[in-house]
Amino acid sequence: MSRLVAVSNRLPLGDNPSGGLVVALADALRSSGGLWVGFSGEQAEEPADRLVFHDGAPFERASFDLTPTDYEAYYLGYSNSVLWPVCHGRPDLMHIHPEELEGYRRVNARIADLLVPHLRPDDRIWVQDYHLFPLAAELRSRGVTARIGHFLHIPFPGPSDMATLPNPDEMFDWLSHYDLLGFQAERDLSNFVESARQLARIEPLAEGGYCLNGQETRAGVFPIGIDTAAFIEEARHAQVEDRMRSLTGSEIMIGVDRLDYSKGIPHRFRAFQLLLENNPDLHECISFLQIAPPTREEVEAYRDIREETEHLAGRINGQFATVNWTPIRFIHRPLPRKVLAGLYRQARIGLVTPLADGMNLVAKEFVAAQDVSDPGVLILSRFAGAAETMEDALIINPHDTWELAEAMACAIRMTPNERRRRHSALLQGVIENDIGWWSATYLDALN
Ligand code: GDG
Repeated sequence: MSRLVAVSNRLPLGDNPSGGLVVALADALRSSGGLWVGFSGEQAEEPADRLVFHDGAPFERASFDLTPTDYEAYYLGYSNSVLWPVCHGRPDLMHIHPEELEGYRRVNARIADLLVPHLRPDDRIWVQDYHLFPLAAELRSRGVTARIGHFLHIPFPGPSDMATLPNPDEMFDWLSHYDLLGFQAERDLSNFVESARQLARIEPLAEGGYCLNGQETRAGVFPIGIDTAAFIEEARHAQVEDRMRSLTGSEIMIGVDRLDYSKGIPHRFRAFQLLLENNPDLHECISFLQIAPPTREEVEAYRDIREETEHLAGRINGQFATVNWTPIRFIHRPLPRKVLAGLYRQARIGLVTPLADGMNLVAKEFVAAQDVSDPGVLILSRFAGAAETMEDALIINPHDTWELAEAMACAIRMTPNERRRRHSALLQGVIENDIGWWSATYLDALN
């Protein structure tokens, strides 16, 4: 089998890197031999002009450092202040700076320079996510003929958002150099085709093939999953080992998200407020636990969302708290994975209400963690990629505060039979389409 070379923005370092993507790629890399290349996380004024190899994994890992200027332009700038907001339907939060786009191109060209000496003609190269769109074009211009695939973890914008980018033409040109474009959901594939139809040149070919700006490529939907078996085990043991008591004697509604404006955290706080206003009988019966570790705090929009969220939680607690009960507990730091798994299992309701989301793995983790004989209820935004396959959740529009509050009330009052019926259908999907299935299906298509 040909060797797999994975390239992602961050290389997972540390002794015991966990997380679904790491596990899935590690499995795939192990089985065919492989190399994983990414940013070390370290900034240096004069980074080495070659990859640095790391021991300690059953496959090769190699990293590069970035200069502070490149980090700012490539990562905080074009990736997270242009592409991220545009792909999540928030072009109003975009900040266009030509020198940041220049930095994004420069870093991708540099990664290609670092990678080329280590490549073999029969490698399969798998590029992850929006930080690295130009990489295939850069590799091709250096004579690389190996197969190159891309997987986009976040939504692909429709034509009106796509047109707000400073460089839609260049985006399609970057994409046209891949052999396979992978998306999370049907929604993204159709946005890609429709955006390309309006803003570039695209012709459908047979079997998921397209001629994009004169280049042949293929595109498909590969919904990402979690390491379901491992997560089920983790949740079972978390409960046995930690004996975590119900936090307050009341039922728990849980949210777990990086504190990102795309996740709809203020929307769920407002719906919870409405629920409490309209249902005095629920006071002291339900508490909302929101875990929201900080992320990208150097970017202004992320400082704003933190302020808004803390302010709202404070106001709602001020309005409803009693000496025995705090309605919202807001934890603004990461918790260990094992603790999370136990909390999901204890919760009566899992709240996943993004305004836009590629997939959303928390929805799948919540389902995997439940006790099958007394499972909790998943409330899921129709704007998460996960909604396409998790139809047995309570699917809501997070912008509609009334509908969301109603879904919370319905989840609290749902009969055990209906909870079990919905959960068992959801769990089956999470087991069948797990992370191993995702990488195997994608790599099959790339072959
Ligand atoms: C991108 C796309 C797509 C969260 N807080 C803690 C913690 N987490 C873990 C969760 C989950 C992961 O982080 C978050 O994954 P999501 O899928 O929800 O969201 P993004 O980070 O935005 O991921 C997304 C994903 O890529 C994969 O393709 O699904 O749509 O945006 O695993 O559990 N983990 C720990 N402590 C925390 O406090 N340990």
